Amino acid sequence: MPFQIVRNDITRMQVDAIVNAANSSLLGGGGVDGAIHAAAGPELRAECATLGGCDVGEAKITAAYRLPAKYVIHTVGPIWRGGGNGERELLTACYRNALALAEANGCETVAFPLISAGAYGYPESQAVAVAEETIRAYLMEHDLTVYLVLYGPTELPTRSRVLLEVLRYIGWARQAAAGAMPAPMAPPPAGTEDRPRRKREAEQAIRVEEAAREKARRQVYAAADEAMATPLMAAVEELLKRTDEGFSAALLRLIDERGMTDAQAYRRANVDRRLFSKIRSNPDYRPSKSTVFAFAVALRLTLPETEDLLRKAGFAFSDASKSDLVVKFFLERHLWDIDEINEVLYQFDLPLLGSL
Ligand code: AR6
Repeated sequence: MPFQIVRNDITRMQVDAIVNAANSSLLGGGGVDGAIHAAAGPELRAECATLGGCDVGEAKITAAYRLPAKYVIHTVGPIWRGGGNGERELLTACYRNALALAEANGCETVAFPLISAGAYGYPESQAVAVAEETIRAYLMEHDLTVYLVLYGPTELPTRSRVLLEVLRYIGWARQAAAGAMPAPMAPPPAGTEDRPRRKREAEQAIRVEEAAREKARRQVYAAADEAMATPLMAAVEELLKRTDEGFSAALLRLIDERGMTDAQAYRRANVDRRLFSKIRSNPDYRPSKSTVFAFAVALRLTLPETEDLLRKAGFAFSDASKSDLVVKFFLERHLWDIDEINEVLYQFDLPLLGSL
């Protein structure tokens, strides 16, 4: 998957390059810098000593010696001085320059720690936001796989305020599956009841669902009108063609219908270019369920359209699967934001959308 947030010790990452949050001397220090030098061995410091240091926001590359990676890219993050001293621009430059240097050296997989978020004092949630935004923007133009490696108790500050709603939704679906009378939404915790707001939200959710249903209905009517207007045999042939259509053909058709390029579609879906070429060249390609979901979000499919695409890949939504419920929650509400969905999946410790 082109971008993934993982929890790990960066010295254990098996990637082409790991990035080090160094200081401008490049001669080692504490935190992740200390861990990388300790794991790479003294040869790393010896090579670093030949580089003449590094400015804030810049990046330099060395071999990785005893680390499982091939290279270490050293970058120097800004020291947080309240946020009004160009910290954000400098931190953005760290990620961009490190990525460009990795690519210039033929790297395909890169792992970053949360630069500046330790000794240099950058507020953690803002550091994550800068890292995510900069890496994602870069990946819209380049084919790399990038990991953001969080360490220790770092809490991923989700931008998603829907997490609570997803939890309620899952609870509700579980209750419904167990045969209990489904309450559309769990009651708010005691003392926080806000009936007018909840009523508005419920009404809004109903409106959204009705609009989606109406749209699906219109599509069916339009298809029927079209079929009536065409000679019978042609209509039957077209129908048969659609029924025979496999996942690969359906996906390519949907991309065309939406006027997207292939690259836009697979990048938005957080799907690797190589995987996409496999799908493109093999009419019988069987994707994973999460790949189907990723494309459903990238192509902004409605729930019925997603169900159709899933069927073509041999799958169906299951209310017994938490991942399915999370995706369904977003698709039902037309919230086609893969990052937001992945953040919620991450919070639940579920595999993210997209595929390696
Ligand atoms: N793997 C992944 N992340 C880690 C690891 C690890 N093994 N160890 C720490 N982190 P910091 P900075 C996280 O202080 O703020 C050094 O002394 C850590 O939890 O390492 O850029 C340098 O020499 C935090 O989220 O780097 C500089 O003088 C993040 O890595 C100075 O610190 C960055 O924390 C640089 O400060």
